[in-house]
Amino acid sequence: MKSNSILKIQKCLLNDAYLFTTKNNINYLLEIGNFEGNLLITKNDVIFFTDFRYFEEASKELPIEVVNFLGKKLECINMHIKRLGITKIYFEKDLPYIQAISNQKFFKSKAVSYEMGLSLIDELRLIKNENEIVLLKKSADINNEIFKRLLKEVKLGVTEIELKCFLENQIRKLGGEGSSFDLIVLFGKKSSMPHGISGESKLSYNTPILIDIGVNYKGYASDMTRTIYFGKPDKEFLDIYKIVKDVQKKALDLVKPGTRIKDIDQMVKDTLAIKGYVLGHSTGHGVGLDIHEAPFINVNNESLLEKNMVITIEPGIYINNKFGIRIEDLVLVTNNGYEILSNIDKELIVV
Ligand SMILES: [Mn+2]
Repeated sequence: MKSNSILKIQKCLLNDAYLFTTKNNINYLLEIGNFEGNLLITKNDVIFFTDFRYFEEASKELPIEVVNFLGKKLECINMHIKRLGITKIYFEKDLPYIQAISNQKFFKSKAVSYEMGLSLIDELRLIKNENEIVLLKKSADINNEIFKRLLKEVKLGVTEIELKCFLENQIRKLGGEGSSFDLIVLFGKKSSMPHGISGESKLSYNTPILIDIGVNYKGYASDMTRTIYFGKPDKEFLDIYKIVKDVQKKALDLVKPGTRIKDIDQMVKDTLAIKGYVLGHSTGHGVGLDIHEAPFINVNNESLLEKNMVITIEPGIYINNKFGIRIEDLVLVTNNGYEILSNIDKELIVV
């Protein structure tokens, strides 16, 4: 049985074809295994081009034609394109432009045109199916658990790197394949850099800690940020924490099918602006096989939220040379609202 997504793509094709080259899109469409190669989909044919590393397993597991390109990938694909009489090839929309052009040069066949593709694959991946939701929830469960375990490691003198290593180790112990991005653990002033790099600085009393973590579980990502405090927070920190927490809740309240996505980001930016803060990044993003994927929760996104999208809501306030506070949840859009997958308290955690 071919996957539903492949069937949906085939419905949109005539004499043209889709050539997929990115790993996550290919494995999304194949639904089983974790292969590398190129996937050609036409109205009636599906061919997976791969090399000897994957050929045997792919031939056994996949209900489609599998071709070993024997070190001559482009020649091999080109031959099949000619054989099938394909006149137009779509690439993935996000395939780097230069790669598309170099492919084009190689094929040199005047009978075939090449275009930056339909956004069909992105549209399919926007809405998660049942199986994907199970995997995303499991990824988030592991993420929640490593966060709880981390709290016991937050002690005077520990370094950012040591906490980051602890998290990475726990992901493996809990069955994850690794982190879904370069994990962020930042102390004090460094937390004002939204994506700062963890270093050797030692934890001292009265320090905020920004922790942005995510797990990769069977290819699916999770994402969560909490800002906690080691010691006794002062009034300024508590006041700003409350502003972030309140705007994050206000944004969550907008999450339901039918909400215009840009309205969420606009509301967050307007609310923070009234308090005198500028949010330099967008409010959130979709999460699935990729840690950052559509829908992007920004002021330019005119589309509407739909049931079974999985997104983050992550406003923050960053004060140079003092501290940064970000609170990020991973949420599933449900029938009439949302379900939070990152189940860690958002009241300030003081260690
Ligand atoms: Mn995020």
